[in-house]
Amino acid sequence: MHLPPPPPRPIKRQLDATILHFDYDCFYASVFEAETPTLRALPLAVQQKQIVVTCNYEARRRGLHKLQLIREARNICPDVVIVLGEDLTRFRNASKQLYSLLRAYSWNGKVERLGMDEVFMDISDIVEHNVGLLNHQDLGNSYFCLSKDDPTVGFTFDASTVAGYGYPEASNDKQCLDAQQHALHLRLRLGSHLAQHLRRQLDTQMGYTCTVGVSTNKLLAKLAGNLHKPNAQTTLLPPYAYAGDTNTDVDNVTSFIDAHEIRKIPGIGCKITEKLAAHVLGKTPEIETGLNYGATQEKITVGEARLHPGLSAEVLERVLGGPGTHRGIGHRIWDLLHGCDDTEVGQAREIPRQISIEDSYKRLDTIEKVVKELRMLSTSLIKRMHLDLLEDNDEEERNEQSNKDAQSSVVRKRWLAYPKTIRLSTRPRPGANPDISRNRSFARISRSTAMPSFVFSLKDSLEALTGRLVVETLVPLFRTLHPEKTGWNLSLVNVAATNMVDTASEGKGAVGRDISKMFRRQDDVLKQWRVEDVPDPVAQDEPKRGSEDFPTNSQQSREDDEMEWISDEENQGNAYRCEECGALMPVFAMVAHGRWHAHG
Ligand code: DCP
Ligand code: MG
Ligand code: MG
Repeated sequence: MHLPPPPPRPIKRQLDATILHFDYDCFYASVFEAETPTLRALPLAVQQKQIVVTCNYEARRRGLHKLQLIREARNICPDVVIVLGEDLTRFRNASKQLYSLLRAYSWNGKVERLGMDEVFMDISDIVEHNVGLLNHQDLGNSYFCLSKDDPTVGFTFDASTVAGYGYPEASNDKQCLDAQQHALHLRLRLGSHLAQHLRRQLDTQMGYTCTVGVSTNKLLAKLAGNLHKPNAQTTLLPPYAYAGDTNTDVDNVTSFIDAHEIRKIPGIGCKITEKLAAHVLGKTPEIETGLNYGATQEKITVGEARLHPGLSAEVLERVLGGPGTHRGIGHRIWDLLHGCDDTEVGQAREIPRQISIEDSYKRLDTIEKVVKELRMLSTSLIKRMHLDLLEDNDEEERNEQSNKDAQSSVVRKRWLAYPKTIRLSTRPRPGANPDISRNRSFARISRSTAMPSFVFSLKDSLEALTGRLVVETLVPLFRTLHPEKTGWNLSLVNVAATNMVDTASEGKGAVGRDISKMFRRQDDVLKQWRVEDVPDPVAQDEPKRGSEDFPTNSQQSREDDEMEWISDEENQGNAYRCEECGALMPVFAMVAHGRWHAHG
């Protein structure tokens, strides 16, 4: 029986937003270059294990590339400078500083980090405001206003042109566009000039170049940026088919996205690529087994998939659905194939949800050693709390204060947030304790308690604070985790400040940080961002990782990042998380759970 083909699904595309996507150029290498500018002229590669995780563009000119074996890189370019990138602290710090700079320009607070080296920014409101300021008789001499409150903060620009590259390159003909497309063209042009301004700020203030894409949603902005790298920007130009259109004949979005391999579309992973390719090709595609293990060998493009006879969101739901997939996956993928993506740019979070410090050990089996380690970890924790959760008081507040107590030379700081809970986790080594010897999962166990208030004192010395924290809080927590005097051997100890309570509800530090104020004290602010050859206070003392069972570097970076910025259900109490399957459970259930894994 033949069913009639489903009617064409109208495109669900919202075009009101202006979105920027930033991707820092050769990020890890740039962090070293910013620390040591003389490296810029040399071919530079960053090593993790035996691999070049990234290299600067000078190295790329000489034939090196990302994810190459160190040995191979040395053969191709014997004078390559190789630096070790195993310790991620410097990258994490740089990423936060770059993010803070971009964040300060946002009005709506929609600035979202993706991993360490990408940022999405929804600048719709700034663009809208500036469209309203234009003198359409003299677009060439326009002024871009960067502050809602202070019209003198901004830059001059030519609103009749696109800054940087456009796609398609020849499409500078605005005459044939209708009014709607004209307005879209104008918004994107303004977006491109703001993007250029921000790129220049990142470069001049912090010494980082990046690649930017400008479009109307996250998907298109990210893909557009890839067209010109490095240190460049690309705007995906109208006409864009609007919501409700079924005709995509004159649509730059369709022609742009159609040319991409489906695997290159963010949100389409190996599994979906494989299933989709199998459906379109009518056979199971060959899977690569080499370095690129898991990738399909036969490449199909978005256009081939989109135009495949009979394909629709409903068919995709059937083809791609199944155990382990989300309902609605067919519609989501169908939208992506049409350049539609209605996911919002996430709201900026200035404050991490938790701060967690840990170290791993070959052998940690006496209480003396544990106390010594707890002292080190607490020192790092409190330093990190100071770095991430304290801010200088306002200029005005500072002036007021210094008038009051002119004698005092204390720099006034205030807490942006208080962590309400402190959590201690350990990872007992399997085998040491007969109870969990079968648990292959190297599980962590943890206990939490209220964060003692003395920790927030800014008068006591760091030493005094860590001393009290260890004796009064952490050692008692440790005793509840490990009541036996001996017989355990820990491979990891983690101390975390969690359950953050924002003190910035009155607006400061939360959404809407005032940019004109920032400009007034720009030099002051930027001083702390400028990367100079000053050793990082945290990096110095933070324990180095290095144990047999530590995850691979890429995992590590992702986990590290997410640890800090993504909420953590473990904070709910003394929960235990199985590291094999991620399940959360009360501590008493862990032995049985470990056995369950052991029996496959
Ligand atoms: N990274 C990593 N492991 C990977 C991939 C990347 O540790 N498997 C790190 C090193 C990179 C950083 O993440 O510097 C960002 O990754 P990108 O893919 O954006 O690469 P780069 O920023 O280095 O280079 P490009 O200029 O191509 O963006
Ligand atoms: Mg990247
Ligand atoms: Mg990058």
